[in-house]
Amino acid sequence: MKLQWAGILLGASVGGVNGMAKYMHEAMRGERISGYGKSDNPSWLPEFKDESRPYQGHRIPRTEWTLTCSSSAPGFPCKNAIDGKSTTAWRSDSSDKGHTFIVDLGAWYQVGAVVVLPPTDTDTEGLITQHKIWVSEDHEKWTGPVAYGMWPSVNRQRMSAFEPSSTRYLRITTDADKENPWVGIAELNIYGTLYTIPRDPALGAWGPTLDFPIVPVSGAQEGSGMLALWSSWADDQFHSTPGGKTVMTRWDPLTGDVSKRTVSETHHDMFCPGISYDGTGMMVVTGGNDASETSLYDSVNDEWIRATEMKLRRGYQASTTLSDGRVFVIGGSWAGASNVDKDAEVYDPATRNWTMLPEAKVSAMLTEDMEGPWRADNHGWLFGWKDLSVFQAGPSKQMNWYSARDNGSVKAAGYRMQDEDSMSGNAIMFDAVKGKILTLGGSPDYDKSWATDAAHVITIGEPGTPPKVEPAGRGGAMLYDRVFHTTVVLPDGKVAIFGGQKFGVAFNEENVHFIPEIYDPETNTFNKLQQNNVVRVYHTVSILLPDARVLNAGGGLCGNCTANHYDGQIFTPPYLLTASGQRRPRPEILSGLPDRTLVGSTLRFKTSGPISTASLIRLGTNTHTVNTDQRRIPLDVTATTFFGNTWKTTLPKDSGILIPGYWMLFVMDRDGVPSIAKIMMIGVDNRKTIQAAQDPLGMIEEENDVEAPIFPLLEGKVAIITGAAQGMGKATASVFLRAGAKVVIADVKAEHGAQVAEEFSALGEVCFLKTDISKSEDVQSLIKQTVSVFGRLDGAINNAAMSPDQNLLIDF
Ligand SMILES: [Cu+2]
Repeated sequence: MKLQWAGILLGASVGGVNGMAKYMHEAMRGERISGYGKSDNPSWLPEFKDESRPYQGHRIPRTEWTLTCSSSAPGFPCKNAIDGKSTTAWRSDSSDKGHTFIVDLGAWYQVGAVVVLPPTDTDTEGLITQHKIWVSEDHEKWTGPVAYGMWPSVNRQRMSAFEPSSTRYLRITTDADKENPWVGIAELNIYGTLYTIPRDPALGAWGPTLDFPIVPVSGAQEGSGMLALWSSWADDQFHSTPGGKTVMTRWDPLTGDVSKRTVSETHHDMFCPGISYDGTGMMVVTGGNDASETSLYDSVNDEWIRATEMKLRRGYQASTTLSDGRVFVIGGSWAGASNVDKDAEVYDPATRNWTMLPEAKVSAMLTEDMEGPWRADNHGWLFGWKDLSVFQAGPSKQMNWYSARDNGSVKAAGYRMQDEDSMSGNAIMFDAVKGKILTLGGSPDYDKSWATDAAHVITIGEPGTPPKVEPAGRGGAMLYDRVFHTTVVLPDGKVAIFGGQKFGVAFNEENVHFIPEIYDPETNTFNKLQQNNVVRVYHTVSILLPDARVLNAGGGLCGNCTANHYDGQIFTPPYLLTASGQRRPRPEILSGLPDRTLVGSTLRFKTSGPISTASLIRLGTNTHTVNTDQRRIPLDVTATTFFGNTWKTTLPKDSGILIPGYWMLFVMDRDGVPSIAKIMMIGVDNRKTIQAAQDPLGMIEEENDVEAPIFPLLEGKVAIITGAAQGMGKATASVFLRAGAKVVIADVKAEHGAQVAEEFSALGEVCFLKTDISKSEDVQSLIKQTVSVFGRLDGAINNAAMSPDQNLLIDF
């Protein structure tokens, strides 16, 4: 009881005296909920037999509620939604404007969930699918949506769970829907909590909740800027698969739109797959429930393509992309027989075919799982590295170097100090330039096994050489023992860790962690982040979004069970928030970054203000604690000479560090606030890649036409281009800059010339010199100044429109 009051008082301190009064009020209400006051006694109560119930939620009694609905069909009034009978319902009229349903709870509660039973006497008519939930203390200022998205289009109870906040009014809005011009509610219940979670923006913030029509067990940030998430053949289960299809949802962060589709064109139940972006930007999804299939996803064109089957049938394998853009896959005895060694094979995007690597033996990386071979080769911690190598950092206590050269090979790489087998732990390359990998938690056995808090930093160097292993954090430990947790590297190099449990049991929701933690490599410490209120354990995913927030989603997929989570929550890391919880102003990448570029390129770009650093993070693909795509490359940026806020950075030349595929480039200001990322396809050569991504969040101004990159032929050269204030001269200057040259724009038109130089400053080093090239002293001065500014002169293009009055051009 004491603890509970401490929580309430902490919460109160955030809201000040006024807040305090409210929270005390709620606390008393809370007592009333516990049975001291009157409450309704409905003949129907919500059942949580196929979804997770609101965590420690109390059904708020409905006797003092007042309802307002935007319309009611005759005979179906609002009040039917809370009359305790599932056989009567509120029904709206048919409207193409959408519908609104508002509940006045009559008092303040800490509200954290709403549960809706659709009309039971109709099939799919009247179902609320697209929805938004808003909350308010006073009916004036509405917060939200605290949850939004799409509920499944099947006739059963639906729920939105969100972070508890002080609420008296709750509003559900639905968009107009051609298929369901009217909506209905047979029973509506709202859940409160008897505790508050203190808000501290210095620890980050949770919300909103995204409601999905499926349980998201796998997911990927797309090159298109959207997010793809999927479950299995059904939205709530993977067993008894008929095979051949997968249900998916897609979230568009720009519009907030959540959509659903069934992918059957690749004949593949993509539950428990390996996922990797290949070197052309294609998402390669392998095996799982349909254990030999390969599906390709071109997210930019939203196209699923069937590829050749793998040589071996696999489920729970891991895959990783190699330095040449091919995909290496190993393990996966969960599906397709466990009496066969699931040695490595490699997928080539050029041929869309698989080749076995018979000497890249899986036997080197087996754990000693108590359940035997079908668990022992699951969920490898794989890192594609230099020269077609793969470093396998776990989960087996033995680490290994694999190679995809010739028939493949494997070589032992030592141990993570005293670490045990760490199944369903996490490993993440947070600094690829230095070869640094953080490993976190896991458990010796896949199921019914105690988690560890063990944390290590592994530094890898040349392939085949022994890595350095050091303890991470105080005593080499996280703050909590975790298994089935998920991990995301942030643009600033810190690593955020979400959820998981202390004793790992699939589809069990006990011993869970609500407090995420963050690893800071600078200080080598783990610190707490803001607590949430939704259980995220087995079958959850976390993905870094291009806006530098994180989606933490899913859990369950166990059919009629109480561990299904049809949702995800967005976590805003502390770097985006002020002390009072407002959004900090963030730097913007204005122009200059191409949609496509090559490993080793020099990039020049313009930002809205000063920046201190930049980083690349590869688009993440995550399922079952595995995200081999995610890795971070810190970038050095230098200011270019003449104009403010234009920058230059050079990408690593080694495609074992900068694995080809989709990357997000973030810039950070002096306070460490990250920009929205520019998504770029970074290739190893000019081989065909997927069409360039669009700016995912529409925040980046397309100032320069973005074309295929020009190979830096003129790197280091200095050129004068005359008459470059417009037309052909201007175009020539642009080409020279993009080819790496430093350019002097010479023109008699001072204003135009200066404008062009400013406009092109994002492309490279450029300056304007006013010159009348019909005067020889001007030309001499132009050359002198060029050499004094750039130190050399390699060439000049005389493009100036010389149409002298008296002489024919030939006379010059
Ligand atoms: Cu699973």
